[in-house]
Amino acid sequence: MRIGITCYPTYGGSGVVATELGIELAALGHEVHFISYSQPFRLNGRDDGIFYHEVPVSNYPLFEFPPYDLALASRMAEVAEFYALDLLHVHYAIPHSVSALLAREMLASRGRRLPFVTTLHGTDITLVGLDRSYLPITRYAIQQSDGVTCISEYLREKTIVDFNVDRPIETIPNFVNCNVYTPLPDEQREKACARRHLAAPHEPILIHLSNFRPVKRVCDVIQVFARIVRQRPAQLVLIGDGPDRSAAEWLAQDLGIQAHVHFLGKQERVGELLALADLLLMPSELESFGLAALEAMACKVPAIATRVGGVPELIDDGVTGLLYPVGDVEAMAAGALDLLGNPARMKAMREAARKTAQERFCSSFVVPRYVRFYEEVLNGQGVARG
Ligand code: GMT
Repeated sequence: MRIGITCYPTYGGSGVVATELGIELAALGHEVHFISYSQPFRLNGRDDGIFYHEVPVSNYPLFEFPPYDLALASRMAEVAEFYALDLLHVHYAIPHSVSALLAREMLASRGRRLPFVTTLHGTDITLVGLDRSYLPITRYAIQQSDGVTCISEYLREKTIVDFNVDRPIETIPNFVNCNVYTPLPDEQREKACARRHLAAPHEPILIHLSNFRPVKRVCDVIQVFARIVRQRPAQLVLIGDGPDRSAAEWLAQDLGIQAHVHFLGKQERVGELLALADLLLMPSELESFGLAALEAMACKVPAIATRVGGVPELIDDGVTGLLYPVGDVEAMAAGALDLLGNPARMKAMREAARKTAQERFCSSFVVPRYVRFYEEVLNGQGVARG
């Protein structure tokens, strides 16, 4: 198949899923064309079968807001025509599904078929999509998509209720490549930590990975860690960047724990860093899935997380991680301390986390579900437009 993929190329879960999907599809022999305003950050241009098409957005004095969605629609239609695409797969509904709809109609007017699949990721439904200025058009584009998927049952139900959508939506969960995201043997872990000046031997590492948006509650990460490090030696590694980074840096200073806290910023090979950790901290206000937790679990790193959105579909509380109410930093710290002080329980949870990633969320069987879904869409099945 020749598949066009559009996503937000910046740091964020939907862009990561779209990029990893493109890489996996290309590895299966499909031709993948990314269409976006800049190259997705996990694409390094090395993979065979992957092409990138930049969307140029011209600005004119008349435009207070350059219309990216229109430039994207034009580019989608051009790329589809020049490279004989079979279908488009857009990640994050706003505005990508609207642009895909326009591209489909442009080509249809010339007798060329270009179906599109929309994958809903989270805030496109739970936050931005509920804004009255976007809701009607987002709902329309979802209804008009040739196929719709979402990344958890939670998000599927939310879309049906909040958007009053009455068409089929297939849940295809986020996935992880368990050969790339893989644990490190203990002695290699210690050497790798020493190379990065991260921790003294046997000192546990807690890790956080996000785009540092308010929904991630990064200051709760610092608060939880402060309570841990007052009780025992430990290090905190934070990967990513975004609006709340400086607040978190100030908080670490104010609490006097900055020597134990390492802000690494945006990193390319996050799997290698996750594998150094003992626990992931994910105290989010909301997660429709929680991809960072899955990537950590594949590296045998269980999460201390919040019981929100789709997280309980991924983490079995007490078995593959621990779940708490949003904002309960005391309980999260107590749970982490308890686990760190109980090597047998910790070992069992690490094994269970990896097993879940391998048995339920491995790319080797989740990605073929997307391929089957594309085939159904191309055969005109599962298409129920409102
Ligand atoms: O929250 C983010 O990291 C950004 C956001 C996005 O769309 O880029 O992530 C959403 O999609 C991820 C991939 O499907 C999910 O794992 C995240 O849970 C989801 N974020 C929220 O629902 C807040």
